[in-house]
Amino acid sequence: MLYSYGRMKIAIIGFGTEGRALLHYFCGKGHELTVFDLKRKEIQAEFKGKAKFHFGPDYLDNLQGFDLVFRSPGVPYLTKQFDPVRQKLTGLTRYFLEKCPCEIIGVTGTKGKGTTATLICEILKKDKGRRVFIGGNIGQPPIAFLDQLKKDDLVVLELSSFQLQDATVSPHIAVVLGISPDHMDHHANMAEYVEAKKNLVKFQKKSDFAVIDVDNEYGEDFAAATAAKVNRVLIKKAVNEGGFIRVGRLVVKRGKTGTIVGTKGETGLIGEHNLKNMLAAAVAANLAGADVLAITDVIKEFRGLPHRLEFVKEFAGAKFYNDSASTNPQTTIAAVRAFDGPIILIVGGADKNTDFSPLGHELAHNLNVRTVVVMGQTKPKIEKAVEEAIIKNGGRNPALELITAESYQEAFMVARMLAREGDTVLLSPACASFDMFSNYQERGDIFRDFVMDLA
Ligand code: UMA
Repeated sequence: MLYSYGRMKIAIIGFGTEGRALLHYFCGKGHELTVFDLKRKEIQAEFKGKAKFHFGPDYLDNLQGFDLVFRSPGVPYLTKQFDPVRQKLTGLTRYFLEKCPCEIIGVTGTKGKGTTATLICEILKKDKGRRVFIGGNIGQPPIAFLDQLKKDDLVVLELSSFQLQDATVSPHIAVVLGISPDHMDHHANMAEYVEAKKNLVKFQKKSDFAVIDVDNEYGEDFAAATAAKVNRVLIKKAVNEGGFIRVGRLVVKRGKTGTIVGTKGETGLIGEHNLKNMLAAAVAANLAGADVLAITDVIKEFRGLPHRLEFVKEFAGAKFYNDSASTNPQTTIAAVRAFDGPIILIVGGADKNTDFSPLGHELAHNLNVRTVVVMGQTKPKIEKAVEEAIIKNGGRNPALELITAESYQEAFMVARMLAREGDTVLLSPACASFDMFSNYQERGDIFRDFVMDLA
């Protein structure tokens, strides 16, 4: 057992959100704490004198002699300096999963996991009998509330592949949404990325539940990898245990009982991809004990998270949407499919070794996409993908206009100038933000500011 002794020598690798939360948690518990980070970081007053700090490019050179080495999710798991200490390697998520005294609902998938986890939490919060906590990749490290938890509480976790990579315990209810290529700069390959996510179901017991999107090509692999009772979520076919759409209605099915929890067109979230998120959330919340009324209310009322197809404002007849959380092509494809009228798309950002050909194909064929304004590091790759899709398949979108912008501000100004009444101006970058911003939130906040300043 990794954590069976008293005073421990603990290394915390990465001094970002998780690293700081870990340091805060372990301070005052009698351990010897050392923090490592590639970059020089500010040390807050509460931590001064409580830990040793090693910053700089050689920060991973001396990891010997620690009882526990906590890796932050953004520090690649396969980093070779971890090889001699793999036995001691852990992470905040693994630690939490092993220590949490109450039931956990864990949500993973390439996209939609934040929205789905929030929907589940909102539904469960309507049941006043139980305390519900939410954390994980959504931005709140759950260790911050670990010491407050009691046996009857419920925790909802949004979990990324980075966080699941070293997990040895799976949650009571696991929700697996669609998986598509992402983070190929961090994972060895697609198989390794999928394996990391599989840890969400791999250690489940017979008494647990797995809610799985089986429209996705990896869905049945996850169903085969778990000992838990599988609830399938899909759009077109009916199932005995799970969720599906029948004549525009969202149905949750448990054995012989089918319950309608919402109607397409009367849900708070737009886009086909969100139907799956709502269905998965409804099934998972129902398995956790939520009543149908709570589910139907939230499905009707929930308007979504910031930066995810977030409606900002209508100006001069054009509607502006912030989808800055779209950091891969699949979410941008889903975003452009969510609208009926003409779209001016702002796309591009930091390179993650992404294959843009599916996006190129979509833009070359989706007749609603009128203009694509390309920006950032991936500009040439995206342009090439669109042009190749047109050459290869004789693109059916003859009116498509491709414009390159030298800066974020220029991309917005061009989109704004071209927008006519009835258009949608959509920021959905399909890329990470790190070439121009600290994170996707900053990119979305600035877009929102640009829009709000329109007068
Ligand atoms: N660092 C190193 N070496 C490295 C990489 C980073 O020392 O090789 C240092 C950085 O200098 C920085 C710190 O590590 O000081 C940052 O650590 P981190 O990248 O693990 O980020 P945190 O701030 O701890 O935030 C993490 C998640 N970040 C990543 O997975 C990259 C956050 O998800 C999450 O919200 C937070 O923990 C709370 O759990 C962000 C994310 O982009 C939103 N997630 C990806 C996604 O959603 O696609 C997976």
